[in-house]
Amino acid sequence: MTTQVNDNRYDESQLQAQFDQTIEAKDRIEPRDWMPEAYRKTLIRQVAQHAHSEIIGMQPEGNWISRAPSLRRKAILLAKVQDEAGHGLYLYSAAETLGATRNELTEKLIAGRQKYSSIFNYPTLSYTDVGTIGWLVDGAAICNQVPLCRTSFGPYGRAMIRICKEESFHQRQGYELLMTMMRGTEAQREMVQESVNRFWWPALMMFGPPDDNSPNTEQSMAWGIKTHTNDELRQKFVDMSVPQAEALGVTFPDEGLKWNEERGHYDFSTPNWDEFWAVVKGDGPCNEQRLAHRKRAWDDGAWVREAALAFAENQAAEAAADETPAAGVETTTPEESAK
Ligand code: BYC
Repeated sequence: MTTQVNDNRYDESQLQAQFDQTIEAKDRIEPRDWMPEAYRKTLIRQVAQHAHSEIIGMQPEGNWISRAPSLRRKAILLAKVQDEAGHGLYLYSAAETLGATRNELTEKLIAGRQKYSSIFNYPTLSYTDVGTIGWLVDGAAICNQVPLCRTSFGPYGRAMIRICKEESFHQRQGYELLMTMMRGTEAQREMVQESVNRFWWPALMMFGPPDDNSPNTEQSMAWGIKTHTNDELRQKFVDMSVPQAEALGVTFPDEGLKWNEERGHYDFSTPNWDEFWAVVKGDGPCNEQRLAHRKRAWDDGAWVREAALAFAENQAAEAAADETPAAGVETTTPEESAK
């Protein structure tokens, strides 16, 4: 906890010193605490991007709800996609505590002025991809997001606790789906391998550019927004995923993937960073489709937002009218008059 913004006994350098102390002590910054403008801006950028990813991330899997192979799979997928809507809402709420509005953030997303995770610009070609997304994409998300539970901004860290619990269910359902297919026919095993081949590299890219080309990491680490670098988390994910792949009976499409005794980690090849930047800049296989769909949903929902706003304004006006005494009406109670 640092000093409240409205405490004008402090000048800016004292406020900065208290902020630095809070960060140093790994304590939390709360919405009403003073914070440097650049810290606020960085957080809004990351939290908004995270929220957008959850909402856009509903599309590739939502695409398969009506074609689920069984009632059980349909119930699982529905629950997962609904969870993602919830994650988006907690995160937009966290961004709102920093002074951004959800409308403004969504409009920036639709105008292409804010990003969402590169992974959701790849298509889902069969139901197997639901399993692979659960295992690898949610697996990568867990790796990245568990450390964010200890991020320096309180509302973001607290939102992450619940999100991570739900991501853990998402990862397990994906792995279980793939395991079931691996116990099936040869054709099903081939479908799993083909899907894993398509998602492996995009999943590694989710962690962001390499550290020596990541403009935000150093400052975000100093502020305790990020607690690990992109490369550290990518390595953790590779180390965690290889034994899971072995248990499943699939391989990753990387000749360079080998255990390195000296490092105590798996070595792996360099992802295609040109592809990553092209996808981030809007040239992925599904960028256009994802944003067009989001824009359609936003436009279709305009009347709901307008109606909710009009209702809230009416309620507020009625409440205000109830509190305002009508002209000529005596406001003292009979007991008061008797005194
Ligand atoms: N995709 O300096 P860097 C989920 C951008 S949702 C697109 O390293 P930073 C799920 C980056 O924004 C998963 N853009 O940035 C949902 C920056 O550009 P700007 C979402 C990327 O912020 C549904 C530039 O590249 N998770 O799990 O320090 C179903 C330079 O990068 C990407 C989160 O959002 C990317 N992959 O580090 C299933 C987690 N990577 O903004 C699953 C929270 C980088 O300067 N976010 N960029 O124009 C983070 O942890 C960090 O923001 C990142 C990037 C590690 C992603």
